[in-house]
Amino acid sequence: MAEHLETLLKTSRLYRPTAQTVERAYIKDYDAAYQASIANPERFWDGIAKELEWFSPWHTVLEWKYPWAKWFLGGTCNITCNCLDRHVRSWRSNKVAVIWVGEQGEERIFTYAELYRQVNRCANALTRLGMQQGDRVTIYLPKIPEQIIAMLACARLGLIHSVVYSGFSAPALESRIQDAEARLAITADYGYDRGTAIPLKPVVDKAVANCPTIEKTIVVRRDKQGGDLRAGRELDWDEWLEGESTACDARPLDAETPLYVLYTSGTTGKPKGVVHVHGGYMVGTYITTKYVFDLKDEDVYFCVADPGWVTGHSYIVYGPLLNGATVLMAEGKPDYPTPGRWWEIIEQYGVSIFYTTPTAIRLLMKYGEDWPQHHDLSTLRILGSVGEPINPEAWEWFHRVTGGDKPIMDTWWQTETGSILVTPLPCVPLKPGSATRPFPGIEADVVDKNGRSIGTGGGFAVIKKPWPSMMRTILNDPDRYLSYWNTIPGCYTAGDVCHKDDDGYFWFMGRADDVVKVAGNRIGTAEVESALVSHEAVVEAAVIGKPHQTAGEMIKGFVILKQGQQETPELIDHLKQHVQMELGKIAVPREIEIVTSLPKTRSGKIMRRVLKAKELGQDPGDISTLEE
Ligand code: 6R9
Repeated sequence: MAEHLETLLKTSRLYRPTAQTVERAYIKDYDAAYQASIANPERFWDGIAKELEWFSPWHTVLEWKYPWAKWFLGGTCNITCNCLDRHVRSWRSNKVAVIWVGEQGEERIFTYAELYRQVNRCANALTRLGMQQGDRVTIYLPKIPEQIIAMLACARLGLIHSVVYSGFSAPALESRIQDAEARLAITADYGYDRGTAIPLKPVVDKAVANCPTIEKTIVVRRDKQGGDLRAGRELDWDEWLEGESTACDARPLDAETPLYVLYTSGTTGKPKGVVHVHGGYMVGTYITTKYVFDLKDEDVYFCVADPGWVTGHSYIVYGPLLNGATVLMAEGKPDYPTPGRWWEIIEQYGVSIFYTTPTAIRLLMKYGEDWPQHHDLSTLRILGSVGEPINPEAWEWFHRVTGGDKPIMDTWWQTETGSILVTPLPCVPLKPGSATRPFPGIEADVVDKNGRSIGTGGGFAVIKKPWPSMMRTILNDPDRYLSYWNTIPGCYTAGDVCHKDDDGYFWFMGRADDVVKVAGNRIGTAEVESALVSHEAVVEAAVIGKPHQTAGEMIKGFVILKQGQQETPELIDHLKQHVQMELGKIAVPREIEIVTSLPKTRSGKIMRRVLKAKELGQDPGDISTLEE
């Protein structure tokens, strides 16, 4: 850790915002804004919430019964009224809400009025199926506009959406449907990956076979020729919506009504269903999108995430639409059909805000500066990065190829936090590799394991007070929710190792637990281990994250084989295929090493820390508890 720190510190050059950037920004003086917000956070959040529309106002901003929070008590709202109705009633009605660019070169454009009509039709169709407030709907779609429409339609009725990333395999989808006890699944015939059509419907068929709660499956058919549907149980999306009215009032909901559940990896094999609610999540995503990206009506905002992950929920769908923005959503990979793909999109649509990931930047870096140089990127004004620490080299490259004067917002947050918590604002001087300072209203700190503030040096990232967009619980597992607030007394523990420098800048350095960030995607080592162990040739497995040049981290598995099993290249391939089948492509270990023993504590716990230190040629630290 110490070495890593030193390199970070050496490269910490300060980039000051241009006068023009500060002049334009909502927040021109970070320190003043932050101090004012933190002097009375409830007053701060109260003021932000009042920028939005509510059916009825709240009587209490926060009820905090440690560690359970309720925000905007007594208030009623519906997040979709602020994403749609509010704009449709204004001059924004004919403003472009969503530009979708497909991998096959297609383009679909929705104005706010059109999006509103589509969402209403979908909501009416959901009601016709008998869906009731509180019911769960699993959405397993590729990155197409129907994903946004389905999410908003659920929210409009108070149904709880559970979006599952369409790269997950059938068993992973199945366990998520089962945990959520979803009544309905929404999917598509195909997704596309670098030109290849990836069938999704068969994955759903396989998963749903073991999910008795699912009553119907709706299928978006991109290829009208493709795939028959089973009468009664399966419906074609277009036919399902046919004849539905384009009017549907949003249901007034108590502010604490669940909006969605989103599964994320933790330190056990079972993913956690993170629950967010209408009121607080709306306030958090609204204001962070506005202040961090300095979002204005004339912007074209391009976020490369997939709505299957939290960044897509908060910063493709809810945050930007709450602000009445024009959102660009592009299907496909950054280097397909050429490494100029994203630069071309930026030029073609005049993108002004571009929110991407360190992994994508490193990938594009490999193809060289010619690609961005061949495009007019002069419309860009604010850049963003999310998902993992951005190394200073990638930061500098991104900054240089986009013109050298556009600020990069390195935004730190989590599925559980709902919205961005530690981040620059455009007026804040930047240090490449640092997420800089906490967002207004957020009391973040770096502490030791007893909760004592650490001046400078490494420690654990914590949040010391509740905030509106925080998760409310883990579905079916409140104890796991409690563990976030029990680990370090009095604080929300994020699970990240962090360092704070003399200027109060935060440097996030990765996870303190067994969560790996592969290309920014969150994978629990325990999930990969249980997938490996479920293979017939395997007795035991341990999985670690290892630094990787483009993906940030990669997965390495150590496997003990059953007696009589031979270590062959074919077997290693089988093991990889098996993990792909169990979890999906993103979770497949890049390396698998066959071993005869694993380092364990006397109580039998695998010491992944020791494996990792050995793998990286580092000092394993205290190994006095080691059995073998
Ligand atoms: C938004 C998202 C959360 C974990 C988090 C941390 C890592 C995210 C980061 C970052 C350094 C950043 N992380 N953003 N680390 N700098 N700007 O990624 O949510 O998938 O739940 O992952 O991602 O380790 O704890 P999620």
